[in-house]
Amino acid sequence: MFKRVFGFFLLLGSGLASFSAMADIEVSDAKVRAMPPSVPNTAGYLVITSTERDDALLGAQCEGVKTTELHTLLEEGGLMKMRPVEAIELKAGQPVALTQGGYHLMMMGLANPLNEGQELSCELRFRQAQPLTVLLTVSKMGTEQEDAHHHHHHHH
Ligand SMILES: [Cu+2]
Repeated sequence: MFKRVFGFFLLLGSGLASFSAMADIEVSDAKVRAMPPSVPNTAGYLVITSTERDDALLGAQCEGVKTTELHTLLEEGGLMKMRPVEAIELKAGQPVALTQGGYHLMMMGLANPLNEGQELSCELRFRQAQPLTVLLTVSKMGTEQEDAHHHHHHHH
């Protein structure tokens, strides 16, 4: 009899523990590309992991940015083109990287230029998890061409 009661509480305990961990979203490498003051648009990059369950990134709103969209990069007729997407699917436990070659947070209409080293606060919205505020570090980044150039130099 005693054993059975004890077992019941153990089950209840582990059930509660997994429930509280369900909304876990982990974010790393959060940065936003520094642009010349004349360019009112930029892009944000980060790695997102939904640790406990399948989820999806549905949108973002960044401080001092008129519109933030989720974009992907597609090849069309030999050209790389950006397209808005409704959602970025996050499989449980699998990190999804928003990087220069694919998904990104497209920020349009910056109220003020972003200076290198500054942090930009963005609220991310998810299908399941509670909204999450993350800080993106403003960083200088090479263009695609510059990256390709660097690769060439490695061979010397
Ligand atoms: Cu874009």
